[in-house]
Amino acid sequence: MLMDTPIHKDIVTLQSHILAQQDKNPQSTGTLSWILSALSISAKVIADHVRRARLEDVLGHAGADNVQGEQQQKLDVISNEVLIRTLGSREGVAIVASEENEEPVIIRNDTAGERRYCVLFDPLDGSSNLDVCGGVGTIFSILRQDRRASDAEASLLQPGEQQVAAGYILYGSSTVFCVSLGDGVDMFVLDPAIGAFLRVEEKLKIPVANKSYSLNEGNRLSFPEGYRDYLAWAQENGYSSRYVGAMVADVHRILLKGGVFIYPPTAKAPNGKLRLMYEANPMAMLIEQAGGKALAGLDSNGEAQRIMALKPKNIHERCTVILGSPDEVDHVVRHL
Ligand code: AHM
Ligand code: MG
Repeated sequence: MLMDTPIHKDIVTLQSHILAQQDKNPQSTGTLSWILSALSISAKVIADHVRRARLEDVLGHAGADNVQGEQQQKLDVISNEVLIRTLGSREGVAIVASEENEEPVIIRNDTAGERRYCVLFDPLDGSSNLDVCGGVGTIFSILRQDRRASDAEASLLQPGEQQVAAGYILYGSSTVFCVSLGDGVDMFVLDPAIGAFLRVEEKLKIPVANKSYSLNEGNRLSFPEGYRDYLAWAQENGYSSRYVGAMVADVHRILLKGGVFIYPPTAKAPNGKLRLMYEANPMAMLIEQAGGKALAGLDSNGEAQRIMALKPKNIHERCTVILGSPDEVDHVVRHL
């Protein structure tokens, strides 16, 4: 039997959504909208490469290591170039910084004139999942350029609370674009037939609780004691374990279904593995905007420390990540 074609009552593309947001602010110059449109174009180009992964020669190592000492996959390099090129063509972009580049890339360095932005990104997060056709994603964070800063890196070193917008694109069974402009989280899915991202959820709310944790349990023996205690408690209390190993896919599931995502300190990564400025901060903004909590463990006084309150000292620094449903984050913190 043929199913009825679903008719969207309201067809809102990412483009029209952004323009509507822009119209709400009379002072808006449209600069941010152009940057988001560059990100949406990049997402379509990268999605196309990911879809053709075994047909085109884009899998495997590019032959170099990135600044983190990790092997770059060919698609990491391609995605990075796509983002730098599309963002670089936007007048409103001053500086970009990427997981794949040791130094920030200055696009325009005149400090006069209109307001400009800095865009930080992980071009293809979880790229080791590519070889097995698993979900991967792009994560981005947008900050205002700090014109008083002495150099490009100093201009970027702002706490996550100052993000103007943040989001991710998940290249999964469909291509999903989740974004927050500081007023909730909206979700779009790429309709390949028309080449546009269509809005499927407005002002997403994360479930308050869900008995599910997401972390690399293989590292359990080197977790600090509190995390091991939490795991023992969760297992005694009937929790499920779900871990893709690609942050975008894991956080996307948690945003929709609830639960907690944790990357604790380990023997190999004593400060945690995930990067504060282009992985933890943007995800923290989305999770908080959806009603969740996003912490970097406890501070020296034993108080829970918000990821977005951390003051970064360098663009590639790492931090502990505990984020998700508010009740589930509280359960973790209780054990630390
Ligand atoms: P990447 O940016 O080099 O792809 O690494 C980040 C990824 C995250 O997507 C994921 O949450 C984490 O690394 C998985 O790490 P592990 O394999 O140690 O569990
Ligand atoms: Mg990454």
